Amino acid sequence: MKFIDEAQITVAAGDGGDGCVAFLREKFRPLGGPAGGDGGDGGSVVLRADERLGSLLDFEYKRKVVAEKGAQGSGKNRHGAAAQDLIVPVPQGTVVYDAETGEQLADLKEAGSEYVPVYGGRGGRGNARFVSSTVQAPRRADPGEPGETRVIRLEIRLLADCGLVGLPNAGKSSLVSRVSAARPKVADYPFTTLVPALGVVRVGIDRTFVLADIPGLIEGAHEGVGLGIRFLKHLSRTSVLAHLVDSSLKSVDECLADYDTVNAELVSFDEGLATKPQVVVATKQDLTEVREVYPKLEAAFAQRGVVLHKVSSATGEGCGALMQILDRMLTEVHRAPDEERD
Ligand SMILES: Nc1nc2c(ncn2[C@@H]2O[C@H](COP(=O)(O)OP(=O)(O)OP(=O)(O)O)[C@@H](O)[C@H]2O)c(=O)[nH]1
Ligand SMILES: [Mg+2]
Repeated sequence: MKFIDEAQITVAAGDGGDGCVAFLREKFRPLGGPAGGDGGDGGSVVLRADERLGSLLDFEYKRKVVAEKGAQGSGKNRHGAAAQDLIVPVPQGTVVYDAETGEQLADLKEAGSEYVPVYGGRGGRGNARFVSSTVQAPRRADPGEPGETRVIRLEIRLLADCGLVGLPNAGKSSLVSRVSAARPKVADYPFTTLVPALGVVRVGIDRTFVLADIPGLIEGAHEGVGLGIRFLKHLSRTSVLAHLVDSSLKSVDECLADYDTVNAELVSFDEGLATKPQVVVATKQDLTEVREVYPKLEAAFAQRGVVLHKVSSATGEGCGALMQILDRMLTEVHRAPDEERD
């Protein structure tokens, strides 16, 4: 399925129905009482977070959503019916922006949460409302107010606890396949992963956390090289990052350079992302060459104060332990008081 994580749409609320000018026509009172009813209110547009939706694909085809108008008032004091609000389901985790000003309007994190970007116009008053001591037979009624219209931008941010970062081919998707039921594509060429995906990791009988697999980063990603950094926004809500380093066919210095490259791209995207707690993971430990270089690699990282963790997604070695470590870090982060996680 195509993954669309951004969309720009026009939302238009319904106009209010016009008020009515009418008089009761009775046999001996040609202009009986004024009896024009009010118009009904127009429908508002309501965005509602739906946990079953995974993409903004619908909005590729439907760029404008329009709510119904309110009905007009009519004679005998009948008010026009108010229009129903138009409920528009969006994926859970959608952030709503005003497309013109760029202002963030809402963040629909919780399933079922709602935001009203545009309100329906109020129905106009019928002439029955304009009777006064001096005007007994008003011929005046209000038109319905127009409904609001606005252009908004929707952006999905995946709701994951832990994000995987690393160069292409570092073994991110392989790890996700190993530790969760998700089956992202794995291949020995760079940029196998083209869109972000989530995997649910079970760490105990009733404990799970969500891991996000995103496309690999390379030097210059923040300038759009490779797949760029446009997917990094999906990590903005994660609490912890796992930084995967592949040492196959590489010297220790090259591994350190790779590690610095990825961190530099994180900083260029968002300082906040760069300061998230990171676990550094040396992958592909089933390969002899990787095992041989490991002691030196470990020492080089230790010199920088970084503790390395070993895994092999091929054999599963170290994967369970790594998930336990991530889970413990997540528990700690969640426990930390007054920290606004976003
Ligand atoms: N031997 C061995 N090979 C691995 C291991 N993990 C990944 N690989 C191989 O490394 C290559 C890249 O793996 P992926 O999981 O697709 O890497 P990725 O980081 O998701 O790559 P991109 O999506 O391109 O960023 C594939 O050929 C995998 O089979 C491992 O633990 N052992
Ligand atoms: Mg991948």
